[in-house]
Order: sequence, then C-alpha cells, then structure tokens
Amino acid sequence: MVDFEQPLNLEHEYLLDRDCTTLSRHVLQQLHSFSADAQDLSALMSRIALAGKLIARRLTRAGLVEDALGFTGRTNVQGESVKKMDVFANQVFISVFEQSGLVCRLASEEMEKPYYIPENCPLGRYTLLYDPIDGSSNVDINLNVGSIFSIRRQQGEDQDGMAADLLRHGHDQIAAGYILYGPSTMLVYSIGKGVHAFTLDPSLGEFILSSENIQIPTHGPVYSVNEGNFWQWSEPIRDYIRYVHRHEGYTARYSGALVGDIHRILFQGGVFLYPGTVKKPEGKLRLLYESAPLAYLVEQAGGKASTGTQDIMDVIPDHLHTRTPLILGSREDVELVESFIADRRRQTEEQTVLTSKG
Ligand code: FDP
Repeated sequence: MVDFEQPLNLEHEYLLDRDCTTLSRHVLQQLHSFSADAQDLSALMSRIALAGKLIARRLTRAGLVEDALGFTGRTNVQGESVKKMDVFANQVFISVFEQSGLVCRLASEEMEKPYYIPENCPLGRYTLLYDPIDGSSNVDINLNVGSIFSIRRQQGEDQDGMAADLLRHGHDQIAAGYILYGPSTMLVYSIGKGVHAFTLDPSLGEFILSSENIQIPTHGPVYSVNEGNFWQWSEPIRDYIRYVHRHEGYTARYSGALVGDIHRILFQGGVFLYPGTVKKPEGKLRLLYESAPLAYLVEQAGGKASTGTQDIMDVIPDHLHTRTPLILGSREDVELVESFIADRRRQTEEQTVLTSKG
C-alpha cells in the first residue's frame, strides 16, 4: 500500500528523464518547434544514429565475422587502399537514407562523385557529406575509429549532377558531428546551438544524452600530431613543435584516428594538427567531410579551426575532395600555431625587401 505520509523519493524521476533524452527528442527541444524543418532535422539525425548503430554492431564483432577486416584490394579516388569496413560503412549510410524522402544526395570519401537517391529527390532537399570510417588504419587492430558527417541544404536543381553548389564555405552547414566507436559508442553533434554528446546505451539501443553544451577549454596540454612527418613540414610547424618540446605543460597524444583525437581535445583542450608538407602543402584531410564538419563543431564549442592562415569555415573548396591543412582545438593553442606561421611569413617578407634593396 502507498504510504501518503512518506515524502516521495524523486531521484528515479530524474534518472528516467535523463534516460529519455534521446537524440531526436533533443533536436526538437533545441529548435523549440515541431515545424517541418525541425522534424526533418530530427529525422536526419535519427537516421545518422541508425547508421552509427549498424556500424558499431559490425565493429564490435569484426574479429568474429567473415569479410569484416582487411583490404578489398581496390584503391579509392584518393589513391588510398580501401578496407572492407570502409565499403560496408559507406553502404550503410546510403541504405539508411534510401526511401527516407530526406536526402537526395550523398558525398563521401569513398565515392568519386555524389551518389543520388532519385526517389528522394523530389522531396529531400538535403545533402549528406560523410567520412564513413575515419582512421581506418585502426580497424584491423581493434582501436577507436569514427564516422564524420555534415548536412547541407541543396541549392538549386543540380541538373548536371556535378554538385557545384557543394563547393561553398563551411558556414553553409546546417548540422555536423561525428560518431566515435570506442569503448562506448558516442555521437557528438551540433545544429548550430552548442555541442552535445550522446552515449549509445546498448540495452536500449538508443543514444542517450550524456554531456550538454560542451565548452572546449581555451588552452589544454595536448598536442596531437604525427611527429613522424617532422622533416616533411615547413619551418614554422617545426618551430611550433620545438616550442612545445622546450616548454613545460605539454603532452603528446596521437591515435591515428582524427575523431578520437578531436574527441579528447573537445573535452580536455589542446590542439590537433595535420599540416601540409613541403611536397603536399594541402595536407591530407578532406575539407567537405572531415575538416569543415569538425571545424563547425569545435567553433560551436568555443574553439578554433584554421589552415594556419585562414579559418577553415571560410575555405571554399575547388572540388569535392579538396584537402586542407588542419589546425584545430583550443582557441589559444590554435592561435599560438598561427603566430609561428605569421612570424615566419613576416621574416621572409622582410628578408625579401632587404634583398631587393641590395
Ligand atoms: P585514415 O587515413 O586512417 O583514415 O582521415 C584520415 C586519417 O586516417 C585520420 O583519421 C588520421 O588522423 C590521419 O588520417 C592519420 O594519418 P597519418 O597516418 O598520416 O598520421
């Protein structure tokens, strides 16, 4: 029998409320609306979450199922060897959006040209840009990997199928985020209203809100870079690395998977660098489905993303798979790297003037 004299223990209500903050509910709460646009965004995020769950499920059993690990023997448009998991994850994103009426076009690292879902195109005015498996060198050794995504509104009819409307700056993104496949699977996203992290509860099969309004510290101890490339970098990047070697309070962390490294920096501060090299000044990372979505997230969290001389969000790609150098993380740390680049540039200019004067 209920004892009405006893004060109610409401702790379980709080827990229940927390367990109920699913991704789709969170999107609608953020937009304070049930408008068609809000419903679209909520449905888009739910489909991305479904892709994340399907990929996470395959990754957790990858060592046990046939044909999950290893290379396909093919190379992609970037000239990189394609892994079986890359192909699987790429197809998962396509499949979850088929017959959704949401996404007309998908563009990814694994496909030379955008992929059209014609039956969605009369209604679906959105394009999904994504890197299905980021950090794929980690797949075969059971270390963390991720998926990166970005959503843009389709501009115009794209009659020739060349997707010229995608060759625009990162401010056009209406949502972006990543899924981290680590000890737990996490989805981190922004729709331009802060950055929020969800953890997959496998018993519910749902992403549940775990951190809201994440703010990246203005400075952090971590610098995350492949130092094996030291002798291929330009002098200012080497100057910066020499600086952190000679000053107390810095520590190196580099996992080989961008999403994992950025996730650490988002929560604990620091800077991630994938600079250009003397031979490849454009660097390795792709703007539209790697650098721009992560820049959008980090800026929403109060951080900064730069090529070293320009904000990543302002860069306009000249083709779908354009690459950029990437320096991203805590505002002060990114600005410090930029200052090394600006100093060298100034010195070189002064030197040129002096030499020309004789
Ligand atoms: P990967 O090629 O394994 O997919 O996206 C490219 C990426 O991984 C990033 O995830 C990672 O940070 C970087 O490349 C690793 O490149 P290096 O091996 O050259 O350091």
